[in-house]
Amino acid sequence: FLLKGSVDITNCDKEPIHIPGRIQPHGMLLAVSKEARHEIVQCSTNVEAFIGIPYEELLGMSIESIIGPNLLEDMLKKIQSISAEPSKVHYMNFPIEVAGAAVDFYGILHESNDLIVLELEPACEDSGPMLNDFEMIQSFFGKMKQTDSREEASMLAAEQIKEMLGYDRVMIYEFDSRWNGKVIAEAKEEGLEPYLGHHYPASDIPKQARELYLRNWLRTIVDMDYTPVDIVPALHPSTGKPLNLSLSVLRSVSPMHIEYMKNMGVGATLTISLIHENQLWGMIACHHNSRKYVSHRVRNLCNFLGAFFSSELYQREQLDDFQSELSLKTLANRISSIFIGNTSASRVIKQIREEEANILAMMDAAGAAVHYHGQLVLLGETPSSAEVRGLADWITERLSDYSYHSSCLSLDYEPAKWFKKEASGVMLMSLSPDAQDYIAWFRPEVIQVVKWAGDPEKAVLKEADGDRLSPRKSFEQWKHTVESTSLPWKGRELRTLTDLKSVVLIRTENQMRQAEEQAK
Ligand code: BLA
Repeated sequence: FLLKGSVDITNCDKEPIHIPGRIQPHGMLLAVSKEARHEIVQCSTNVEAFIGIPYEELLGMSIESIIGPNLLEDMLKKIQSISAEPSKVHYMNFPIEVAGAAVDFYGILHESNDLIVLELEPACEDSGPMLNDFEMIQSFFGKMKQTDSREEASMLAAEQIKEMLGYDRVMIYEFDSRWNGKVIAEAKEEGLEPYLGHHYPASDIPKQARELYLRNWLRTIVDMDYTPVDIVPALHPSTGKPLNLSLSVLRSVSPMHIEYMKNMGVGATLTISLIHENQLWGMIACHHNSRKYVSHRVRNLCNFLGAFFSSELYQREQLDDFQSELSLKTLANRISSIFIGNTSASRVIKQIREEEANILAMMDAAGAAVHYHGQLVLLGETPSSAEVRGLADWITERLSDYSYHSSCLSLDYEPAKWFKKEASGVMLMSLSPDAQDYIAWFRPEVIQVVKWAGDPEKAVLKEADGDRLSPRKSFEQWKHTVESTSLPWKGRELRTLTDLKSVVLIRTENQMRQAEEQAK
């Protein structure tokens, strides 16, 4: 059934994780027809444990005979309101009579395959010390507003969520532009190995999973050692389709991911998607070393706090970006004026040397090169003069609007593999109409600059054959994927680069004017 058995480490991005045909056992699932009798079309095989009726009997029954007419009516109203927003999920308290006594459940409702999917989890008291919701939100918002850096805000979010939920470890995990991940904040129990600063390859969270997490913002694995419960019949009797569990809260998780988590020594997880402008930019990942269940109410609250944290961070980043862009522009003007204001080459070279620190800092580069009137000045960490000249000749043929940039140079320019340590990334701006004068910035291979918080050789690792899916293997994989690449050039840096175009334009104009004067 559905690729079962054929999923392995080489094809994880093909696993159809939205139709596993199974759920986690801490709740039960009913898929109910929308037609008049509201017949139960599919259900999980563990229903008897929750409501005392074997699944064989339940299939084909009307849901009304289980939940009564009032709950049914409420449920249908909610579903109607969902229809307008297909990825919406609703929650309601669900008291059901089981063997003559009322039992409270959390009912979680959504639509899938034209069926109403009702998931029931036994209602429970929230465990642990907890402020009331309002106080919790107020305190979180207040503290978040007081933080004044991205790092501080992320650390606070990790700490607060940890305090609130009581997981052993809470991490803020951020994706880069190539979907590699990095732990940017962490709150953890003492004695646990830190993951702060660790990097992971994009393949640890495959594409289809990231797409799913954009629709479904919060997921939990209550017990890593669970035995999955089948949904029967596996296929919808009239459409022949498996039940799509994208929005389900009980969905059984990919065995690949479970293996990874077990190798990491994790017993339970809760994960919240961090989204901005419909892009998944990160996750709040909570780990616990043993089984852990969090009530539906608290899960929702966390989801909300996660969304608040995400929007705070982005608002702030926009402001930071704006300020850095302003100071970048000032620097760019200053550098431009060196080339425009001076007529003697030796004065230009002298000033370039004086501005070394600014030139490197403005583009967050480790090295730079300036070629002016036949002279080449190297600043910071750069390839050799000959290598720089060779590279510049190659780039000159490929300029677009007087500039060029790459963060994986050796992909296009093979000789770059010899100097990837100094220059896996390059950005070049021409300073004369014929591109004979130019300024270039270099960034080293990212692997050389990354701070690996722990020793990857010691990262959680069980017996030799148990680690094929583990953070350690993953680090090797990540190293491989980022080989020969530098950190990407940021939008504001590229915009500043084009600001320098004024140098070319003004020099072109000057040349034309001189030529005209000579002609007179
Ligand atoms: C899912 N992998 C995930 C998720 C995370 C990670 C956070 C989302 C789980 C969720 O939202 O519940 C990875 N978790 C990490 C990492 C850290 C962490 C890196 O805490 C570091 C601290 N994973 C692999 C490989 C495969 C793979 C090689 O490493 C495939 C062979 C698969 N990961 C995989 C799949 C999912 C996943 C299929 C989706 C699980 C699901 O939702 O069903």
